[in-house]
Amino acid sequence: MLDASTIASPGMPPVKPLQASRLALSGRPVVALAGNPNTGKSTVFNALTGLRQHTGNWPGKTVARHDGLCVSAGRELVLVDLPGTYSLLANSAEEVIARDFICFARPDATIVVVDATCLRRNLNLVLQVAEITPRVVVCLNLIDEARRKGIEIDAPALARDLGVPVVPAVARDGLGLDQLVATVLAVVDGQVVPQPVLPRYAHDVETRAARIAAALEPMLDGRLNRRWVALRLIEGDPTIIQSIAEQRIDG
Ligand SMILES: Nc1nc2c(ncn2[C@@H]2O[C@H](COP(=O)(O)OP(=O)(O)O)[C@@H](O)[C@H]2O)c(=O)[nH]1
Ligand SMILES: [Mg+2]
Repeated sequence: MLDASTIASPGMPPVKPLQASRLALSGRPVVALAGNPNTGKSTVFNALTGLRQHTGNWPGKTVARHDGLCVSAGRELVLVDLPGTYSLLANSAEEVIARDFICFARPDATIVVVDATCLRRNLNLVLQVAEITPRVVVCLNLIDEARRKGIEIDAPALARDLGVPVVPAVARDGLGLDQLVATVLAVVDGQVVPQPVLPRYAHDVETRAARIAAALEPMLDGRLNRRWVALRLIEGDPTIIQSIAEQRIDG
């Protein structure tokens, strides 16, 4: 069970190990890149950061971490290429890393790169990210492949349905990436405020989530999305408690 002493440990210095990269310590906005494997995430990352990259490992993990600097219109953004995942439900080290980064490092925006040829599978991750943070931009990639298969996606309609910006792209050819960066900057600057349309659960789940979220407020103190943590606790996910304890979210 969640216990206040796990989360609020007076006397411990607040540390944010997930943020500690040379590039991210600079005060530049941080943008996470999430996506299913093989959606073109690294292609987007490489196109936007070029040789301005730094590779290391995630703290305590053997999974590689790639940070890069994106320079556009006189602005600098730190891009973090998260491990490719199908969900954020902590089924693997990669999923825990992606979830914890979005949750605890609290990037200024998160790009979710999706494969336009199999949108249904990819949207699952979009919704899971949007449940943690509203600052989401969808990069609708591989639209060349989708066209070849006779799939046409109405990006403005998708953006309306999701409540977040959707930017079509062919990352391999660099198409759509200027628009992607412009959209991300607009979200980072607060000119565009995404309002994700989130899943609603069965009435009793919602009631319990609201009750647990209210009880969590003094412990989380606005630093984590209480509703999201409450839903994970209802789900019985032990890794979220461990991650909160590791991050030493304290007062
Ligand atoms: N046709 C097409 N291929 C792409 C596009 N973007 C990336 N790819 C290719 O898709 C494959 C997987 O890309 P990668 O960036 O490694 O995906 P990741 O696993 O999400 O990082 C590579 O062969 C890329 O060249 C695109 O927009 N169109
Ligand atoms: Mg990759």
